[in-house]
Amino acid sequence: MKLTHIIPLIFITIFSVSCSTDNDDNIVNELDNLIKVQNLSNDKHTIELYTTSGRFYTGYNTISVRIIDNATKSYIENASIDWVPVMQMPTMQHSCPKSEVSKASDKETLYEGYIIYQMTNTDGSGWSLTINYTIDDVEYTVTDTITVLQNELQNVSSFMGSDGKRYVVALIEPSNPIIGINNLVVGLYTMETMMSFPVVEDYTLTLDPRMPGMGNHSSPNNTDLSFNSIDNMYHANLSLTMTGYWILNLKLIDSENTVLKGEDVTEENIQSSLYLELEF
Ligand SMILES: [Cu+2]
Repeated sequence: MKLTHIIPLIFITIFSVSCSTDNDDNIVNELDNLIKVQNLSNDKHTIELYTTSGRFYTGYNTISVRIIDNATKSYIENASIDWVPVMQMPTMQHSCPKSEVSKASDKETLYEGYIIYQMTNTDGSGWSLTINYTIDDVEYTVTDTITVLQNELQNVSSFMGSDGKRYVVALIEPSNPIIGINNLVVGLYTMETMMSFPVVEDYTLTLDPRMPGMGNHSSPNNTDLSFNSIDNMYHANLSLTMTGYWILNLKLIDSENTVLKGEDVTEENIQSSLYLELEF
């Protein structure tokens, strides 16, 4: 057995032994595939934030949350939680699209939701996260700075539409693209105020995936993105005929058929001004 295999084993062994005396063994298992990003603490509670990567990146982040009582070290299972991500810019501050935070299905201690950071500073700075939560009718709050790293590929786009409104478009699925037809899921939000980014319903996003490295070829059997009122997101069939780097060219069209952003891909215009990137 290689040393690199033995070291993790030793850690797992030590960890299991040290945990075997408390009753949280099954709760530790709730963290399957999750890595802690950081803790937010006040004098009563510690809020643990988890993602699958252990980081926050620009774009769509599924985030899991646990609350620990600092005094009893037990997990709070009956909290109601709200979160407010804020980016401090030189002259103003703004938030970003986000979901509500709800109890994760079939989990005792985990709450979850998503936040779509539409931008960050090059060093990952700029964002803070406030968690407001209520336990047994008592309100608490905690705020701290967080680090949001720039995602390598453009998985989110923030722009002004021809209607003068600001929009955010974010890639949500496929997180693991395949050769063939992928279920493409995209979030569309409008910047109503600096702090409010409601879902935009019943618009359309046309889809034209291209491989710029290979003569800008497209693929067959794609469909345009349409709104799904069950998950409040936009869905389409995304056809990827080979692995590599793809640009998903989009056009945002409102319910009156007005193009708000983006252009057709032609011989002269190789890329829409509204696009998302994907590589696999
Ligand atoms: Cu900003």
